Amino acid sequence: MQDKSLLYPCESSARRVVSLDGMWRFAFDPQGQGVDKGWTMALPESITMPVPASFCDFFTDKDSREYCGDFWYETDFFVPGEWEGKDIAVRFGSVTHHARIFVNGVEVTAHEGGFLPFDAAVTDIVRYNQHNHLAVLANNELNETMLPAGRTTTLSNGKKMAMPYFDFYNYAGIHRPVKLMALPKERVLDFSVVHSLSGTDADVAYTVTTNGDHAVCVDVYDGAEKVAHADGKSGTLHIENVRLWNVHAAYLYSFVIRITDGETVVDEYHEKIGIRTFEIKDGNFLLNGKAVYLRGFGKHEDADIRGRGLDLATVKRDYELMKWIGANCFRTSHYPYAEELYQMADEEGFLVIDEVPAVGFMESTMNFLSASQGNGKKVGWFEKETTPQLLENHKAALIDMINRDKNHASVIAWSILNEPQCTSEGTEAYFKTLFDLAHEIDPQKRPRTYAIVMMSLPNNSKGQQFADFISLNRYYGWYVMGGMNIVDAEAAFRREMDGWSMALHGRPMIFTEYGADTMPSEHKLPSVMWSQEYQNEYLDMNHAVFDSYDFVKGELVWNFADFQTTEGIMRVNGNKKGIFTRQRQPKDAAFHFRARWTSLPVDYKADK
Ligand code: GCB
Repeated sequence: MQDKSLLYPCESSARRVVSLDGMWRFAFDPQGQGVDKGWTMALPESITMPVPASFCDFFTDKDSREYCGDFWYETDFFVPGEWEGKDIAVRFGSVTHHARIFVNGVEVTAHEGGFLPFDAAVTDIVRYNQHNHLAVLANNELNETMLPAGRTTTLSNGKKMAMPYFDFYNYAGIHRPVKLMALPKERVLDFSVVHSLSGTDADVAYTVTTNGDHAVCVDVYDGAEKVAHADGKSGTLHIENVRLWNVHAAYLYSFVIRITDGETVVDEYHEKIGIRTFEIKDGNFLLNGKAVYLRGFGKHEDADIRGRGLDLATVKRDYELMKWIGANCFRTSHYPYAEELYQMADEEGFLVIDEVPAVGFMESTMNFLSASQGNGKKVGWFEKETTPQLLENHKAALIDMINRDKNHASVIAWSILNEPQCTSEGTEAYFKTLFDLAHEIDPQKRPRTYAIVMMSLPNNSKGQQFADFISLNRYYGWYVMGGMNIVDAEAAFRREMDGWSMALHGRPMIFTEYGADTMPSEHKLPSVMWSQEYQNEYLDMNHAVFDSYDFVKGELVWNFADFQTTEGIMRVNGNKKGIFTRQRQPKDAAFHFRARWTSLPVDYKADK
């Protein structure tokens, strides 16, 4: 099967999908000897390991939890005889960070990047009506051509250690569902939709890509009722009296794409799609033509025990908390999340800023901290020997993210980098390539942005002119002038905002990060930093600043919940800026946000 497709697996009259999730077998391979020793066929010694999950937090010894290098997963899968004649593929939602896939001992594919899906075509290798062997050789080392960026060091005991240039734990493993698929030889590979509204009706311009020449048609159903039909690989679906998708009021239609040969259905693909428009106009975000003020979070895929592995129970709890607190938006900091999260956002009416894993692009040892304080070494990140390879990897991840997520009503914007070092000469060329690419491949031409680090100001940020809206990560009152100094922090913050007001040229600004580490155990009157009282004072100051600048059209606090990071003197068993604990219980600040976000009008500052 040569034809790449990022479509989410679906069952239909022409397609079969079987989950391979469950308890697999697992082994570390610190010497990188597995391939030579035949581990592709069977692991000589293995332990059990659940899929999907990060392997790290199951272990009770530190060497295993912190393991860095090659590691193996294996399982068996059965291929039904009635699938003969179909194309067979194994689909991984994600494997972090590098993966080589072997079926019955034969290498079927390899994939770079830990946050996007890929298929392994296995039609010519599988044995029908029998069990087949599936092995995954993965690796979690970091380097500077990767997304996310970091490096790998070797300790004096010979063990490798990952050195992330980013502030989240380098969780690794098979993080998302694994599915076995039987697909028709001639099939739908991709499709896209672009919505436009006229009065009470909608026109959905669509394009379908297939690997054959048979006829294509698209039907749209509202429940059981067919509301639109069109023939051809591209065309327009007209929906009368359309029920639009909206914030907290989602509505999804069922799209069914068929390839037919006379009366025979060759392929059939289903997807639920919300119809809405989204654009920036006169400094506002317009959803279906109406202004919306963004409120919500930067998040992580992170939870106790399973690490970054998809856990639908955690996903459900997170959405319930986001509804309770009055949020309407989140950023998938700092990588594309599991597809199931975007499906939930579509169902629940949340707005998503989708971020590619371009994080850690900073030339300094403790990158994100030292750079944000102005201590970063002044070497340009985008003029390094590694830059050309990094750009290729960045382009590949951006293309896959946009192709994967382009039909979600919830996805309103692309975040192309988080906190790059963007003051050196190479920045503009690097940025331009990626911002242009995003525009070229997204049929809906969603707005593009990147999260701008502290000390990157309008006069020294070389990439900011490419952003359709400005996204700031700011920590005035935490990393900069915290505690008693918060008065000065506010004054400095306002000075910076005055500077931005001259550089926006009509573009809206949002905050993609602001926050203060807070221990849920600490209370103190009067406040000290790290106490729950200080978190609220910090938020009051920040919100007062946001409220006094009309061009601020959104606030995504850092972070939804406490999350795991590498150990270090700046982190107390993880980053504690959560509004909820890692166990998803509220800190005092959660009530603060609930009061604010449930009372701010949906279109706050729209007429300003
Ligand atoms: C940032 C980073 C984020 C960190 C956060 C912090 O600027 O984008 O990944 O976790 O600051 O808490 O320091």
